[in-house]
Amino acid sequence: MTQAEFVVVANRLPVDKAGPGEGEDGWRRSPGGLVTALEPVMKETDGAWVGWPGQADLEVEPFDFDGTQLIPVALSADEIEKYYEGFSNDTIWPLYHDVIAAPRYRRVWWDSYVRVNRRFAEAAANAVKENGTVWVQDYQLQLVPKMLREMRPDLTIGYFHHIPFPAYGLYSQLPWRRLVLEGLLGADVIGFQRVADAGNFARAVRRLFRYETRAGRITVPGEDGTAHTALAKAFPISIAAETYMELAKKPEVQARAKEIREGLGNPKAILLGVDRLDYTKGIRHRLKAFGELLEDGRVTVDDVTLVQVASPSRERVEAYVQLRDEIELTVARINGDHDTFGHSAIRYLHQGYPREEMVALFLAADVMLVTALRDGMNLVAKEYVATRNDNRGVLVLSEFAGAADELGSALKVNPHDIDTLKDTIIQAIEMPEADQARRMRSMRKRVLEHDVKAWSDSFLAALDDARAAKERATR
Ligand code: GDG
Repeated sequence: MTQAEFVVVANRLPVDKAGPGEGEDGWRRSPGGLVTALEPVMKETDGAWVGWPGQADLEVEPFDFDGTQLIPVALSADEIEKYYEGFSNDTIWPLYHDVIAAPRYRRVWWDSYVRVNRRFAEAAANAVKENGTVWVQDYQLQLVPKMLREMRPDLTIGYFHHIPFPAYGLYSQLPWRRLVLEGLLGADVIGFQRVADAGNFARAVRRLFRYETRAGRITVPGEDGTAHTALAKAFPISIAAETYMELAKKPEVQARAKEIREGLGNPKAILLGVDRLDYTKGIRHRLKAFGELLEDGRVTVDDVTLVQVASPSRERVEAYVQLRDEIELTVARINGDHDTFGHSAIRYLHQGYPREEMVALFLAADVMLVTALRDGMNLVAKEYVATRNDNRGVLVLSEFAGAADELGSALKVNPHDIDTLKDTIIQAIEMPEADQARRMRSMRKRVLEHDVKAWSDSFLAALDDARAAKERATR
């Protein structure tokens, strides 16, 4: 195995094992945003990607895929249960999303998290050249930066946190709160979605360690009397805006959007929600508001349909099983009360779709509902905006999604405030086209200028600065 200049470490590899008949070499590129984001960087530099191949006990040798070296890290079924479903998705995920669901603190999960983080760190340390760069991704791997720094002090290390970082009052619940912060502080650059997340992180560091922090720069003492500077700063992630824009221009996608509208009985307004089925996304609040609007007679099923795509997610974690039951009961009740033979109140789809179909849905929707109770960024909001080349459509956006910091012209809502949410949905349905266009133009400008390439460029530039500062200091 040749060592690479630039290594990405993420929970998942950017590929999925292909089913029979798919993909020539048994793997196909997975559709995720991070994969698209890093594709250009991986191609430009001689890059490697360390990650789990997605199936239990799958031992695979490193292999080349599309010019990138992929380095699989195997996980046993027990580790998937404890490190991934347990500590990552049933401890950290709910804690960092403001305890919308109760986090479970289990010591055997933590032990597994430490072990698996060490395995990822070792794989990265073996993969990267002298003085190279490693970019660690997300909350499953918070301990990797420190582990890597100890194994390889020559490296420049970045970490990007895709989800929120909570206020100290919540963070302090974590039994391993010091160890997790130490893990993150091993990085030279620690990126967050919002300015508020970086602020929460810096405050937690001050409370627990009393390190000096100035304008996001934290002086972290090492064990040998030396110190390094870690920069904690917001780098809001984005989407491949051009790609979405181009997909939306395709005649077949536009024809499909028309077909979808017809299939729903050509209502006056289509409302759309697209989320992984997750308790952070505020799907219940959205359904509650829409159900009450029907109940109050402010909308009727002849005029307005809500399409809710809830893509299957984390189906072995108990909180998700329960959430699905609640949502499906609510949908069935609302539909039972209001459907006619010609029109349905809610078209609920517990399925994943190809990207073209998602874009067609965005084009078919008059109102996009993003009502997350807490969300790092929410890419769906940006995708909707990017596809609306016609400057039509209204985005209703929760102030608790990171995207709210950038998309100032959306109709902002507090999803907990059901009455205001209802009024905002009506306002969106009734918004004059000129007003829609004015708002959409300004949001599109932001998303097209600040696309995912701009995001990765700015993060990598910060890493370059960190490397240059280190070189100056050791000269
Ligand atoms: C985490 C953070 C942050 C969804 N269903 C289908 C489908 N999707 C796509 C969407 C979007 C992506 O999945 C979801 O991204 P989000 O940002 O909305 O949410 P999370 O999955 O929770 O992502 C989040 C993100 O990381 C990036 O940093 O923004 O805050 O929680 O791209 O379009 N795509 C297809 N079919 C589906 O059925 N093709």
